[in-house]
Amino acid sequence: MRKINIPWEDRPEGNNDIVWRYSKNPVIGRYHTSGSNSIFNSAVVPFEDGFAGVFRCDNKSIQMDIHAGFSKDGINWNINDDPIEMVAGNTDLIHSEYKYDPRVVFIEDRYWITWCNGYHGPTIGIAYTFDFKTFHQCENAFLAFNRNGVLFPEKIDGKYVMLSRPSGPGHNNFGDIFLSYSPDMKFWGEHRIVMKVAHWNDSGWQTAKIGAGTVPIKTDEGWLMFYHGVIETCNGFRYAMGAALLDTQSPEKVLYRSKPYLLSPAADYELMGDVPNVVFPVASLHDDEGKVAIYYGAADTVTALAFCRINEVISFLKENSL
Ligand code: BMA
Repeated sequence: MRKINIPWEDRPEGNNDIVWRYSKNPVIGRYHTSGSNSIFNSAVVPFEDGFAGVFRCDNKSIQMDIHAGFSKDGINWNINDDPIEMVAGNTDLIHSEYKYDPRVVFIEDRYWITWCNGYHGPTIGIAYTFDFKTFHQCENAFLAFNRNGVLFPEKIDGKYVMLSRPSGPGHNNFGDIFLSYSPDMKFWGEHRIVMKVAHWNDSGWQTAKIGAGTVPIKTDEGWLMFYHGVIETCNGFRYAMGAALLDTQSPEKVLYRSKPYLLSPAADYELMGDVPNVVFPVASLHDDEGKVAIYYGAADTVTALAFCRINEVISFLKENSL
């Protein structure tokens, strides 16, 4: 594996958090591209001698679309002003009313992008690219309504595996994480429940809905995945982040899952913005020393970074599992 210099900052002195914020957050501001109103819930991967990403940029008409971007260090980004124009992949080009909340993962020989695709309601769109210039759009994975489609970085038992969250058309106050298998990235089935919302007396921050966040990281003990959990308060939803460890061979089996959250809106840029009180993890980079940089959307307005170490997260999960 190529040595990857991920963005990193040590845990500040006196801070005991398992996940800590980057001191120079946010890394991408709302007006970073010429037409944007907000840039958040965006995904990055190692690419060539740096990084590439797919960014959710809502424009000033508040149309949601995804844009490609490139960076040498994972912190300073050049994001294309124009949205990605798809070409046909494994099917005729499917019309898409909007695109948001992308994820990116390298599997075998190419980068796969999943996103929430507007096709008579939100569902999961899929595309692949080799160079982040030409993107080939494939069949939608599911029927509407579905969100938060996240692929595993390798096949399991010869099949692609995707986490997702079946839901309804609007701003739903329900939703659990499922997974599905595909032999070919076109036909999806063998749908299994992975985890459900928590009960009020156990873990309030994840009682309304939960959704897969980052591409699972393969560790010696299982797949480590950061996810979002939502509480419905008298003032609306609040989105926080937790983590789960899933079984290596049967990832529908949850080994551990965080009872306390790992990151919840507390910094100004998470508390204030177009949608206050949102921390929404979408991507992570990790290196061979077990350091992790998590990219998350803050208040549906900007993109921020947080850091942690794989071994510390796993120990925390073992001691604080739901
Ligand atoms: C979800 C999606 C996310 C957004 C979140 C909080 O339903 O729309 O893109 O970050 O709500 O508003």
